[in-house]
Formats: sequence, C-alpha cells, structure tokens
Amino acid sequence: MDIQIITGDITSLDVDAIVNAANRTLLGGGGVDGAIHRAAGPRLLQACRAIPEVSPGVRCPTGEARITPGFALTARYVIHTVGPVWQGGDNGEPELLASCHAQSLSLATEYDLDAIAFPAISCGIYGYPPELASRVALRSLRDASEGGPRRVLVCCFSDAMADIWRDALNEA
Ligand code: AR6
Repeated sequence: MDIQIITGDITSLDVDAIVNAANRTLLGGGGVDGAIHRAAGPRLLQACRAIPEVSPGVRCPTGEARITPGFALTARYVIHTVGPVWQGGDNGEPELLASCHAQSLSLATEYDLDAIAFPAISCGIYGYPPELASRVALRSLRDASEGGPRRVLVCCFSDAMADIWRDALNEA
C-alpha cells in the first residue's frame, strides 16, 4: 500500500472513494462533510437517509463506516465514517479513530477499490490534536491487511496540516 499526503480539496480528487468525516446522523454538517454534500449534490443526502438507523437518529456509530455512491463527485463512492470527539484522549479516542480508518479500508476492500482518499478525520470541529491523530491514523492504515486499496491519499486542507501528517509518516 502506497500512502501519500497531499494538500487540497478532497471533493475534487479523482479516486475510487473519498472518506467523509461525518457525524452519527449521516445527515450532513459543516467542515469536510458539508463540502462533500455540496459537491455530490442532493442525492447524497437521500442515500444517507436510506441507511437504516441503529438507534434513534444514529445511522453510523462512532468508529464505524458506511458506503454510498458519490453521485456528482468524480469519486464513485463516499465512505462515511464518524470520528471521535476529542475529550482529552482517555475516552477511547485512539481506538475509535483507528477503527474509522480500519472500517473504511475494509469497505474499500469489499468493493474492490484501488484508490481511496481520507481527510484528517476528527482534526477539525471534533478537536483531535493532529499530531496525535495522524500517528493513530497512519498506524491503523499500515496495519490493515493485504489485498486492500493500492493507493491511499491523506488529503489535508492546509499545508500546515499536511506537514504534520508528513512528519508522522516519516517517523514510522
Ligand atoms: N477537503 C479536505 N479537507 C477538508 C475540507 C475539504 N474540502 N474541508 C475541511 N477539511 P471537520 P471532524 C478538513 O471539522 O473534526 C462536521 O460538521 C478540516 O480543515 O470537517 O471529524 C460533521 O458533520 C480538518 O482538518 O471534521 C461532524 O459533525 C478536517 O477536514 C463534524 O464536523 C476534518 O475537519 C466532524 O468533525
């Protein structure tokens, strides 16, 4: 698996799937979630609504992932995952963030996808310190079993964020 860190808008990438840093309702929000829904068009919200709730209002528990088509996006699929809200680090945040990456990759493997792009899950509104999140995320991606996507991009929204992720990538 080739892992690359880039700076850009994840909605514009020509990959098989982009990962959305969603919330448990899967009904849209701010940040990268809002950008993905705007770029994919209203059919994405319809597809998300059709995903069954596992408890009232919850279509995807924290640490899990769900897949929909990409509709107006170049990417054929959107993999929606819900990162943990940072609460100091002792509330299962690393395990949940690792699980987001593992479950997203596992869906990509199931759908036989070659290239997938992740945003910096939990590093925005959810407040996970990127120096810590990047290390957890990259370890989880590397630990994933063989046979998954050949190309994994981490698409950061700023050069400063990409530098943090590159440091984490070079460290391991
Ligand atoms: N392309 C790539 N990265 C982006 C883009 C984009 N177009 N837009 C923002 N980012 P966030 P979270 C970066 O807040 O912390 C939503 O309301 C952003 O700069 O999008 O997991 C959901 O509905 C940051 O580095 O996701 C949830 O309620 C990273 O994406 C909540 O936010 C993640 O920031 C999830 O919070």
